[in-house]
Parts: sequence; C-alpha cells; structure tokens
Amino acid sequence: MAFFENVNRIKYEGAESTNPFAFKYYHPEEKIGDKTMEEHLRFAVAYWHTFTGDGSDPFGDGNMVRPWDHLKGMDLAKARVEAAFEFFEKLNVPYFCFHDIDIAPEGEDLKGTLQNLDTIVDMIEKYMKTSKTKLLWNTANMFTHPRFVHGAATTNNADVYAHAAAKVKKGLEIGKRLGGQNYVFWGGREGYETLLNTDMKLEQDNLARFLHMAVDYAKEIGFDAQFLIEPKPKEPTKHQYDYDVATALSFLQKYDLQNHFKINIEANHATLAGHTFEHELRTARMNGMLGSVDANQGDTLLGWDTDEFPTDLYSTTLAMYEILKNGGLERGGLNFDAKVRRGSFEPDDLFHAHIAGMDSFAVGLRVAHRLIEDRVLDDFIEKRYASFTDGIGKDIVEGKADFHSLEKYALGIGKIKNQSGRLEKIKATINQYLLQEFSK
Ligand code: XUL
Ligand code: CO
Repeated sequence: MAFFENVNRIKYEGAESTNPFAFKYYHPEEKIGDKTMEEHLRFAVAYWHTFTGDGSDPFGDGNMVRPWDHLKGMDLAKARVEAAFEFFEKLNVPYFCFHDIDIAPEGEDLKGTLQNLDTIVDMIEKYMKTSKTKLLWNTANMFTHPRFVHGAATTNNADVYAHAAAKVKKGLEIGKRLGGQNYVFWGGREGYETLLNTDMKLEQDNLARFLHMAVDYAKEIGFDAQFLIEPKPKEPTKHQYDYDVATALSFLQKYDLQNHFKINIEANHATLAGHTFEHELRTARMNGMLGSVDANQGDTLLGWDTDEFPTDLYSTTLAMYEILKNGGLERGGLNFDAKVRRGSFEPDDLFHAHIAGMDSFAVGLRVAHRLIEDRVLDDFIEKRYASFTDGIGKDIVEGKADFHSLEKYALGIGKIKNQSGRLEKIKATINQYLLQEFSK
C-alpha cells in the first residue's frame, strides 16, 4: 500500500525550480570538496516526530492527519514501518533514528514489550535489506511512561533503574542487529525538580554506573557503535544533569567515560541553555567530542523546545562551518529531531518540512565550504592572534613565560595598543557569501 500517493521521489532540480517537491540546493551526488553532499550531510529522519507525532500540545488534542490513523496497536506499528520506508525512499534519505517506543507499543509487562520490539525489529530488518536507508542511531525512551516519573538511571527507585537497564540492554541488541552507527543517551528525566527531596550525588553516581554498564554490555555483545550523550538544560525536569556540552563533558571526565562517548548536539537545546548552536558545536569540536547533531531550530521568543525544522540559513552556515572544521561527523549525521507545526497537519507537510531542512543545510554546507576555502575567518583570526606567534606571546604559548618574565616585559611596554575586532565587517562578508550562493 502506498501511504504517500501524492508524492514521487524527490529529486534535485536546482534553484530555479518551482516544484515544491524538489530539492533546490541539496544535490546528493554533487561533490563539495572531497565528498558528495550526501556524504557530508548524512541526513536522518526522526521516527518519533514524523511517524508517531500527532500534533498534540498542552492545550489541544492530536490533529495530524495521517494515512495510518485508523489502525491500532501492533497493526499501527507495522503500518508505520511500511510508511517509514516509503517515506525514506521518496526522500532519498540515507539514515533514520528511533526510540524503542516509537517503533513498537509497550506490552502488558516488560516481557510483552520486548516481544513487540522483536516483531517490529524483524520487520525493519527485512525492509533494511533492500533499502539504502541505514540506522544512524536508536535510543530508549525512558521518560514517557509514568514509571519514569522520578527519572530512569537517576531515579530514587531501584526497580525503575533495573527496568531502565533492561530497556537499554534491548536497545543495544537492536542497534547491533540493525547495524546502528551510534547509540544515543538523552537523559529524558535525568535531573531534578527540587533539591529538597534529591540526593544529587547518588543520582549522578548511579547515572555513571548505568553508562559504564551500557559500555560493558555493548563490548560484551560486540556492538561497536559510537555512544552519544545528548545535552539539554531543562524540560521536562527543571534542571537536567546533562545541561550543556561543557557540563556533559565534565561529567564524562569525572566518571572516566570520556573515551566511550561523544556528544549529540541539538540546536534547540543549545539555545535553551543560553548558547548559540555554534557555541555548543565548537565546545564539542575543540575537545574532540563532536559526535552527531539533532538538526532543528528553536524560537528565541519562546522558552521551550519547539523542535522546528531548520530554515535559518545563517545558523545552518555557522553549524556547517563547525562540522567541516571538525573534518565531518564520522559516524554521526544530521538528524531532523524536528516536527511540523500544529497548523501543518497534512501528510504532504512532512515532505515540505524535510525538503526545507535538507535544502537549508545544503546551503549552509555550500557557503561554509567557500568560507573555509577562501580562509575568510581563518585569515582574520590568525592575524587577530598574531601577538602569540612571536616575542613574549610565543614564550607564553610555549610555556617559557612566568610571572617574573611577564612583569619585566609589561614594565617595558609603554602604552598598550589594541586592534578592532571588525565584527560588522565580518558579518557583511558572510552575508556576501550567502547572497552569492543565490546569484550563481
Ligand atoms: C528531546 C530530544 C530527544 C532526543 C532523543 O528534547 O531531543 O528526542 O533526541 O531521545
Ligand atoms: Co534530540
């Protein structure tokens, strides 16, 4: 059965195309530098938003119109797999991502849940044999069910902790079966509401124990995926432990987990933490920890996670700049952890949204590549820090200076001169590079 009858395979037609079901800038086979756009961008569809999201919000019921709406339980889960692989093929997307409960409903008990998962994973495995779409990552949802009210690996209830471990154990087995490139840990409810009833140290120690057990089990079963931590500062808890990249990094280092994990950075989580997307990417990159990206955007006027499809070209350009400077994402990719707005409730909107996101990152890639080729920022930054390449600056960088030599030098300087940071000039140049992309 075709679920998306209106839509044929989405092709690249170029910037002049007026076909809404065509890529204008994303040309998968085109080489940018030494890799094709498909290889650079490694796009993934997020199963939850696209196949299970119903548009509900705190004020309104689900309103999405989906061709599988009439089905329930395992029939619904199976129809979604069929729809998903039709969607992946039509979008020509190389990867997808899912949580366990996105693909299969919970059973009566844990045993039933694991059985449901087996049935659907069998089906997905069959589809993957003939599909080009691979698994970027999977994860366990440990936040939706009421049992996770006090968290999962940071709960006060050891029974819940054990249940969570069983879910992740299964998730690792599924990842191995389906050839997952990464495995994600987003600490859904790993945080706290108030310190008045919280043993924060025990919670964080337990979370570290949990992650070590996951590392050990992956090794035991020979699952060599890259493990990823996805930081988020708040929501659903008031204070999430993996607040931002820097916090996650110090947690990983404290508990000797840094060699087993990289970071999955989500644009909207960065802005919720009071950072730019590129700040989080840079912080991970300069520490060798940039793993993968949840490609979405937030709304600076709203204080919560809006998970919009990315369309801000300035932001995609600066993000791709960091990714290219990182030498790419290796096993990671750009996963659209993004949902169509509640008003965009028709199935066609799922295609429009992904096309918009893919084209926006394709523009970002093209512009960032030219910025790097022309050394626009590199040359400027190099000059800006030139004082550290010789004389006293060189001594500092080479560890040859101390407070005695610095004081002696400082006493002899006379009047200190600074130079302009030229921010407006740089921004104007970036605008020029962006606009040139459209006048070609
Ligand atoms: C929630 C979020 C998650 C993770 C996977 O804000 O981003 O969907 O990406 O659990
Ligand atoms: Co995410």
